[in-house]
Amino acid sequence: MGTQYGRGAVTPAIKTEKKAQKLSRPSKYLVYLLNDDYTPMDFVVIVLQEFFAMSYPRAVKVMLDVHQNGRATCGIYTRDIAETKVAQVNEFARLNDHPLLCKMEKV
Ligand code: TYC
Repeated sequence: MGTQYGRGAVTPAIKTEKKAQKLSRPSKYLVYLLNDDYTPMDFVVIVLQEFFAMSYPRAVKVMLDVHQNGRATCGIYTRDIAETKVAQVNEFARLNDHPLLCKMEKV
């Protein structure tokens, strides 16, 4: 009379265990400034102090690094924070009519 599913029948176990989730650390992004011929050095120093929490001597060093080598890293952040820094710096530069450019790239 076919397969018996009544008492004593073996039913498939319901799978309750979850596979172990692989967690990876969030990617990091470099935020950097590009050199140009028009943005005043003092303005770049202010940007580095205000948006990247650098001391005045550190900000001057980084500004000169950009001026001499074309670009320099200002900080390394998770994607959301890097995007916010880039947007804030570029907006601040535009508001002050300077062509200063801030960009980010994945580490
Ligand atoms: N090159 C600019 C000047 O001579 C200074 C400068 C430095 C501009 C860094 C942009 O990201 C920059 N006035």
